[in-house]
Amino acid sequence: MVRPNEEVEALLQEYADLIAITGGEAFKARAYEKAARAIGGYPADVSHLDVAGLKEIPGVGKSIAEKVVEYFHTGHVTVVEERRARIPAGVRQLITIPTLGPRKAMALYQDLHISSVGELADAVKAEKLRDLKGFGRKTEENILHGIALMQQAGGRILMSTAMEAAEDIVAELSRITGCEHCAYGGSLRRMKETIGDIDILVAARRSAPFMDALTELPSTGEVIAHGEKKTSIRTVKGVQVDLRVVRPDAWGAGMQYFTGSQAHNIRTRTIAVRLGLKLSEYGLFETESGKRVASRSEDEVYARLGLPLIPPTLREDRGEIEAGLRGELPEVVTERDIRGDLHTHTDLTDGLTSLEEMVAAAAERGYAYYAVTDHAPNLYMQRMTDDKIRAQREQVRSLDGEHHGMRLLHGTELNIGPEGEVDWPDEFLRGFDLCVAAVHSHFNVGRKAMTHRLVHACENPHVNIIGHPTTRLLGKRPGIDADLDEVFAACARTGTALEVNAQPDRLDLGDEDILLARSHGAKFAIDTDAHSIPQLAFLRYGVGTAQRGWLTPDDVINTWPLRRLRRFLRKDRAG
Ligand code: DGT
Ligand code: CA
Ligand code: CA
Repeated sequence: MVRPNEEVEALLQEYADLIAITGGEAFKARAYEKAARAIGGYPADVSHLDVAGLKEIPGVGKSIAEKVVEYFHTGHVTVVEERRARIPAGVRQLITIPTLGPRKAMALYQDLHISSVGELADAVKAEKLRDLKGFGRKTEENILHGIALMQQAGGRILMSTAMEAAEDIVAELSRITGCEHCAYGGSLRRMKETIGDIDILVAARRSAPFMDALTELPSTGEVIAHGEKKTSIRTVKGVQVDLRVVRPDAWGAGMQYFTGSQAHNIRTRTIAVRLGLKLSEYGLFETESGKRVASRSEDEVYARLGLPLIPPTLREDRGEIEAGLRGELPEVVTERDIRGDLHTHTDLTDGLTSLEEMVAAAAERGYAYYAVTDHAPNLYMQRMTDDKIRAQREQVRSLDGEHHGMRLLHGTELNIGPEGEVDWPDEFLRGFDLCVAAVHSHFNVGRKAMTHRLVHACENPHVNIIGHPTTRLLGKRPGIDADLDEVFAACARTGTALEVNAQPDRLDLGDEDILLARSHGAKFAIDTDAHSIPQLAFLRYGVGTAQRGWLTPDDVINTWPLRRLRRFLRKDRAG
């Protein structure tokens, strides 16, 4: 990810929201949104570009380019500040409620003087919204549902947001003299899909320089506690960070303790007790003599407990202790095992980047193969046609093998219709090397219909991968209601892989569903669903999630050599 690009993306998106809230022209808001996405997905650092250079980015005109330059020169953009001043922060918070748009948020503020989520919830309960123009019972329900979803997230943040903040802080603290080790632990190291707070650990003889540095970082907004053993801050973006400094000879014990999970640690401590030992963040000690027997590395701590080094992503007390004691811990899939991405987009549909550029960037990642899977015509807003996809296929064939010998597969992302039907007739589908199929509409057809629909899609001889199978959006939309046992069994039976979609707000399938699908013998594809070059790097989040679901390379079709993959994609069809 290019950090300055993300800053500009967030700023322009905020400006678009502000325009929309203040009742500005809709086309203008859309233009800023489009530019925000284009800059977020732009591969080169935009802070080095002048107005002329910025205008080269699709969707960026002179006026937007000038604002970006102003931002990097002065640290702010005057017109954005002006709009911000006109809207209370509480109202801006209202539009972050899923299902509530900017226009409705502004109406609530102007007509009912509602300027916080709490006030909104109270107003709905007091039935004050009913008489407002454009609001009705259905809107009220939606709003309450939106607030509930937001609260369910409980202030937890996406893994990717935490990762970016944590990697910055680790880099800063690692530079300080006396730092022997620095790393993040907690749920982030375990790669949970959402993160409560970030836990950072440093090994050093003196703690004060690190504790002070954390409180003084430019990204630090508020100091919650500042001590010798632990310091906690909140970043300007509202993320809590806990820092602990341990002595260098206790690094392994500290990491083991502060990586968790709590449930896993209860198990390791119990094993220690049975062996006449005591395990704490300072080390593993003989209970009788108080002598320290292990603490330097996690490896050493686990070994003394009779366990192999358990990968952090497995430390949830979901059987890893028993498997470790038996010597049957799985060799989970790693990023290095992935030979290619099987679900990606280009600017032929809603991607931001041309086919050539996406392919070149994928080859740079060292992939052996790469599939291009733009949207099929039933997702009407993407305006796909037979001619367009055929022309793309020609282009794909001409680029095949041209970058470091990387092989290209031409595919598509089909839409699973209400009855499980997909776009295009069989003879047309036969022309693709692979098809991803996903639900993009009709989310609430009921459990029975949804189950039947997905099973039917699996039975299609051309459907190879079910994309983002539950369609959940973390903190925004729950997963579909279906009999997943039946769906996963159908996947296993028909040779249809389930996707582990690596987009940080999806991570779909999630860890628990992966475990279930794996028990049915299904196969998986870990894909980024990238719509721009930086998104190809989302792969790590998909791999982390797959590890949490105990997947090995054999379970994941895009770790396989191309020959074996092609055989799987044929789904037992002749030829
Ligand atoms: P989160 O922050 O809610 O996403 O989840 P974690 O797992 O990062 O939890 P957190 O930040 O409260 O603590 C980090 C790790 O430190 C946790 O996984 C285990 C360890 N830990 C922290 N406090 C305690 C405690 O009071 N008892 C035990 N047994 N372990 C603790
Ligand atoms: Ca934590
Ligand atoms: Ca913590």
